[in-house]
Amino acid sequence: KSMKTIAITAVSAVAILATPVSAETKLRGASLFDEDHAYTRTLREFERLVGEKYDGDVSFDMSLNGELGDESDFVTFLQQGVAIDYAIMAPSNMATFAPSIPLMDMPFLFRDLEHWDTALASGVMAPLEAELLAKANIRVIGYAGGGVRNLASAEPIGNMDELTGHKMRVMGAPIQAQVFSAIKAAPSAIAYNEVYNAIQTGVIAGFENEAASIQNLKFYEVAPNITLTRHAITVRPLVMSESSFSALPADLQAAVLAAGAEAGAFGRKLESTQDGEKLQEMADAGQIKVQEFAGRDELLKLVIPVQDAYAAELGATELLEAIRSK
Ligand code: MAV
Repeated sequence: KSMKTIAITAVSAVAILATPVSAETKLRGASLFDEDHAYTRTLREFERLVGEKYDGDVSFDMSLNGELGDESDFVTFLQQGVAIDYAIMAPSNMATFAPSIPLMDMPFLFRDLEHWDTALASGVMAPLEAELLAKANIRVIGYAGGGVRNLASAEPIGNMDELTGHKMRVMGAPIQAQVFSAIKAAPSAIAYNEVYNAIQTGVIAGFENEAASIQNLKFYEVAPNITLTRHAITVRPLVMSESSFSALPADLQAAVLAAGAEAGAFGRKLESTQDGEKLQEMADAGQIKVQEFAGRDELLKLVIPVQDAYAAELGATELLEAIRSK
């Protein structure tokens, strides 16, 4: 063989090694919960749908039970494009990078499930998605959620008097603390994976959460008193790190987007349907005691000006009006 032939053979060998024809893409996900929780099931549905829609090889590796931390860790990973590629996130846990994203899930935003459903289907959240992508490098590919958040506390909180000064944990976004301060509670931002301990040791007296998560993480053991403030219907974007997304081949990107939208719809249906059932299951099992809050309308009156001020500060007054009027 001539030197030239050997050189050409070597070059093509390198080319073949560098771009194997059957390259498998591996995507990494994370969930705070076990396989039973609506989030994990939604992410499994996402994985299944991507596999179904994509002709190439793609595999998934999801870490469960908060092994990789809680959502405040996930958001950093997603933003940097390390450790995980996809997750379901509370907007209020993404505030550090995109200050307007928590507008999506601020308490008392939706009147009822129908309003929540219409708003999410309408595309009204698009400007917030754009900011998240531009500032946090995180892409919304679908919307899960649909749980109703209530107060959960060590002692019963049934009225304004009992709520006044109530030491409770809220999510990290400043608007969350502002809202709960407005209704006279004493909120503090504590990492989700420290909440159980903080209640157990009396650092705080309670928190607020939806049935699926209270049940999955056994929060009822330390906070068995549920007050039906129904202050939020959860909006939980299914998100992907833009660094990971932009590195995918175009046909896989298309599969991811379609699967994200479908899996989100699956998750919304699942969690909103299970919400009441899960509360009932916990009540029947004697794990929680449920009561109404006397004077819920009063709460709403206290919160509206806080929502307005937050939106004004972000230059999002029109957006807030658009969401409210859906
Ligand atoms: C619930 O577990 C979920 O809504 C989850 O997305 C939130 O991060 C968490 O509560 C929380 O309160 O931080």
